[in-house]
Amino acid sequence: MKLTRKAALVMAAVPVIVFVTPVGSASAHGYVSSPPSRQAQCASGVVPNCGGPQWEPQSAEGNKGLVTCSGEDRQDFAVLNDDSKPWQVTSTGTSLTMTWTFTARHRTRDYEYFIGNTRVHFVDGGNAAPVDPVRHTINLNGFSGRQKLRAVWNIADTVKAFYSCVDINIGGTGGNPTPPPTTTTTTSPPVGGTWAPNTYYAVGAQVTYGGSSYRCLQAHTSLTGWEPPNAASLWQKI
Ligand SMILES: [Cu+2]
Repeated sequence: MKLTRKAALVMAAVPVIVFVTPVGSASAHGYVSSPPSRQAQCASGVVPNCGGPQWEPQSAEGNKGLVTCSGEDRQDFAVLNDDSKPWQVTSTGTSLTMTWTFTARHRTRDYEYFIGNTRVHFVDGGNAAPVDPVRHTINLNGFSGRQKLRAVWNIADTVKAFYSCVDINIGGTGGNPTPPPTTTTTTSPPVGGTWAPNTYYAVGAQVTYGGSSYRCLQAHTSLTGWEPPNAASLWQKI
């Protein structure tokens, strides 16, 4: 009698395992984690109440060649295409390094980066699985101001791709999109705006604080107490 009840319990547990396993493996892919992409901000809670991407930032999946932030396979990821959400904007110079986080290492055809319909960067994947760290440094020369940088991971083992959008504000160092008139001998105007807490700054970003200009030395999310004059390892006075 005791053995029979045990057997019944074991049998009852089996269907649970069968149903749970496929969901786990289907949710495993990849996304841009730094600078924080839209889905990374959902996952960290910087942008609350995203729904799907909040739990699975790695699952913005869709067919290759889409012009999208969400991938479009899942309705509950459409929030990633909503430009009116309070996405945190990364201030950057004209060189920006993108870091990917993977939960499943699909063999990779390539990575593509777009601003609008212009492909600004391409990295061949060699049909191989990604090996950490996957970082790509993108040259943003010729672009300025607020932009939406769309990253695409084209995998080689299915027809699918994974999409990540990063909201950026390009200004400051390196580039020469519009040379300033040489009427003054002061440095070129800081384009990153006034320093603010809880803002992601990439290397090369420029801000003003207390009447001075600073250039970002290390990518970070700012905090109260880390004002440029108090954080010499993060900010260089220019
Ligand atoms: Cu996957």
